[in-house]
Amino acid sequence: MSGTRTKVTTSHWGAFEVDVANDRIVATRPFAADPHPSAIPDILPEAVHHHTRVARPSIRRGWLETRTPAGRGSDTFVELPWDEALDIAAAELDRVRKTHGNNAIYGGSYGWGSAGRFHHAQSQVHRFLNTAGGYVASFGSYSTGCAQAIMPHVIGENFLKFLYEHQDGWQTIHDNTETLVMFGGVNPKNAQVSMGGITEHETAGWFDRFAAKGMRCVNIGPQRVDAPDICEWLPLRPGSDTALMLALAYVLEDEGLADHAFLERYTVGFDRFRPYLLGQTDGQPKTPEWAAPLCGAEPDAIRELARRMATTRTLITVAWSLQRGEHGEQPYWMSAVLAAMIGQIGLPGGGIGYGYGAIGGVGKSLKGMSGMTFSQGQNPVNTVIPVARVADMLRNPGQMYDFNGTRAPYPDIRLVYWAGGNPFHHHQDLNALHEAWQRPETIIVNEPWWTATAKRADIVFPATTPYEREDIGRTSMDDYLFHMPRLITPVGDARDDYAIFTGLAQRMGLGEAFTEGKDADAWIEILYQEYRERAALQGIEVPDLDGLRAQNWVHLPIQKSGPNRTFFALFREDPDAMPLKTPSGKIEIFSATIDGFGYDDCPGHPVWLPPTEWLGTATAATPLHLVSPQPGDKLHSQLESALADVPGARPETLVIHPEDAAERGVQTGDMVRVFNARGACRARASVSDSIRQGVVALPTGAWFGDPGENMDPHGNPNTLTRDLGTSRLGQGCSAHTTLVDVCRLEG
Ligand SMILES: Nc1nc2c(c(=O)[nH]1)N[C@H]1C(S)=C(S)[C@@H](COP(=O)(O)OP(=O)(O)OC[C@H]3O[C@@H](n4cnc5c(=O)[nH]c(N)nc54)[C@H](O)[C@@H]3O)O[C@H]1N2
Ligand SMILES: Nc1nc2c(c(=O)[nH]1)N[C@H]1C(S)=C(S)[C@@H](COP(=O)(O)OP(=O)(O)OC[C@H]3O[C@@H](n4cnc5c(=O)[nH]c(N)nc54)[C@H](O)[C@@H]3O)O[C@H]1N2
Ligand SMILES: [Mo]
Repeated sequence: MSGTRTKVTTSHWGAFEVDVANDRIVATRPFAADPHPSAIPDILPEAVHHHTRVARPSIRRGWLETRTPAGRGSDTFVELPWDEALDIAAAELDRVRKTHGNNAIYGGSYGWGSAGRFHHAQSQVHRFLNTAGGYVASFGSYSTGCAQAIMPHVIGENFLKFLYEHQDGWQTIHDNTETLVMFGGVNPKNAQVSMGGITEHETAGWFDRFAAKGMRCVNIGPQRVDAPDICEWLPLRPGSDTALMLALAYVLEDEGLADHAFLERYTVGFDRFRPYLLGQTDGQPKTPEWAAPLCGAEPDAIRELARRMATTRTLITVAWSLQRGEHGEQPYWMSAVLAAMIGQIGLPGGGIGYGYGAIGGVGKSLKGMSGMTFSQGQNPVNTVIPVARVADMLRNPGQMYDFNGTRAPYPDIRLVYWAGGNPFHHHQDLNALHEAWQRPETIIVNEPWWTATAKRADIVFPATTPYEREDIGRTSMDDYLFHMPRLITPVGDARDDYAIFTGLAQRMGLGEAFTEGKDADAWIEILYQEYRERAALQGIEVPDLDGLRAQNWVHLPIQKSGPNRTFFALFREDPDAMPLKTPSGKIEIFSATIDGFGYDDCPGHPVWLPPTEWLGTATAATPLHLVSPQPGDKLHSQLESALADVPGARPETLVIHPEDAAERGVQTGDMVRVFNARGACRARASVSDSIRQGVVALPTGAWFGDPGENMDPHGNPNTLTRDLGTSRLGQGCSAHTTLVDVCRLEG
């Protein structure tokens, strides 16, 4: 096409080429160096120019007229010029902070937003609110909130640091591992995505190499498709992994296969755990026969796997999904105990690893090299809630809650500011969130699209997408650096989050504090220059900004060669010289700290605690267990605007086992209603024996429908999920702890 311009940009799903003609994105193509490019950007031209883009600043009519929450979510919106809308929002922010204090403003603003170092929506909103006196913040993520709380007690390391910096890389696994035991699988579809982008998608390729080498790979979980085809599948009931892990541990101990020398030297508390394992404390030995009816695996299969794990180089991996369920602390803790009993922690290709495949950066072996960050400043307010407790907080101001050994009251929130996230996609039990969301006086959202969250706001500011602004793409989990060019002029009247917050800050008398006298161009220049200097100190030369603009991208020489030297390897060599940062300096099988909290839902060593909703408590009204994995065709709810237009694509697809389908007269392609007491949604059935009988799977990401609909038309699983903390320790989200029923819809 004449007049077409082609540039490379990057995203959370990787780099891709973009064709632009007449100020429109017209096509995308894979980035040449990517061995397994993601198909996600295919829909970009339609999504970026979609009619659901927020065109102009919009204020809900009822709020404009009465300043009350009444009608939130169902009202119409009034479009206003930028100046007027910013005046109104700035006055309201000022009113709330002066009347109620900054402890009445919730700015946790969880969400993935877009890649790009400067225009990172969450950093922008945090910097703005910090400048304005602070905000109630959130701890952790929906991804790994529970793990982030429990794992430092067990291994003495920040969970995310452990994950990205200390786990074996794929090459080490390839060269050493003989048995790969994957709880929750390792799904290359999920590894297509990484915070800030992964350029060379290599996970699927590694599994081809594992197969060629004859590595035994075992996928343990409810779905065969959670791991590549070359893997064996041990179908498991969701929520029952801890029972299976305990039975594996029992076999090791019972058959003399446990490595007591390792336990003695590198762990504490096996003496407290062993009586529980053998049933001396509760009368129930955790035998394979005990676990079989709980988890659905055969006793003989459990024994065979335990023996194999003890006698070959075995790496246990655990998907993040396992801690996104009630008592999610237990499989995480127990998997570390199981690995300790095998005694291979610290050996190459052995031990334990979390989240391989969950996102593309895990297993990538790179020399640490930081990205660039725009300073968020200091938050003068020190109230922080566990991120997934947002609805509880809105609903119950003043109520005390427990979290990881602390006890605090929920703040009384009057104003919510969200930028770069979609809580009416990501939070559990959305009908209940909708109720809780009616309590604050004002809700402000920056968003490119009319998502369910934007529709439930009082003030909506139209934000640009990364294709409408210049930025730098760089993350420590990738070995590429990108210039992200401004490809098109902003759609409608959209502005960058930075421009929106600058406009608000100026009106509140905080313009200089927020901007430090710099516009976006000046900040990008400075941040990039700082990055360039840090890179030079590590002996890595990158071009200056003009050079990077011309070059578009740089492949950085930071791939590690040779075996990884993880911190467990050093600990193994000399645990006295290189102790862990736990109270004992060792792996804590029993934690006196956790025991001291006195939580019955997370006692001093790992235990089997059945979830309140799982196949063990299934009833005639809710006989099926719902799991809600990440969608393969997109990132969460992003680009959904245009995906929903693809004929036959919505409602979302519900995977159901042939026996469960037959019982309900359901066939592939049929419209079904998925329901429980919390809500109902429509879905399209896909009958498959790749899922365990009794379990159904509906991916996240469909846009949640409008209030008043008694059935979400698009198929968002969070109409059904339970909003419950994992335990008083982790308070993570429990999305996978959900029972439902399914029926066929006529017509
Ligand atoms: N049932 C169930 N629920 C789950 C999960 C599950 O497994 N099961 N998983 C959970 C997990 S792990 C996660 S991470 C969450 C994901 O939940 P979210 O992170 O909330 O999902 P996204 O759709 O990525 O939301 C990002 C939003 O930011 C907007 N956006 C993009 N770029 C910009 C920008 O530059 N500026 C502004 N202002 N906005 C922008 C997008 O349009 C989108 O609406 O979902 C959670 N929910
Ligand atoms: N394409 C794409 N990739 C993504 C994302 C996306 O939106 N799109 N999101 C990214 C984000 S934010 C995150 S946090 C990661 C999440 O990464 P993960 O948490 O690892 O992945 P999920 O897809 O949530 O769940 C993986 C599988 O776990 C299984 N499962 C559920 N419950 C249980 C259980 O109790 N036991 C066992 N053994 N298995 C269970 C389900 O069958 C499910 O398919 O994915 C990332 N990758
Ligand atoms: Mo996540």
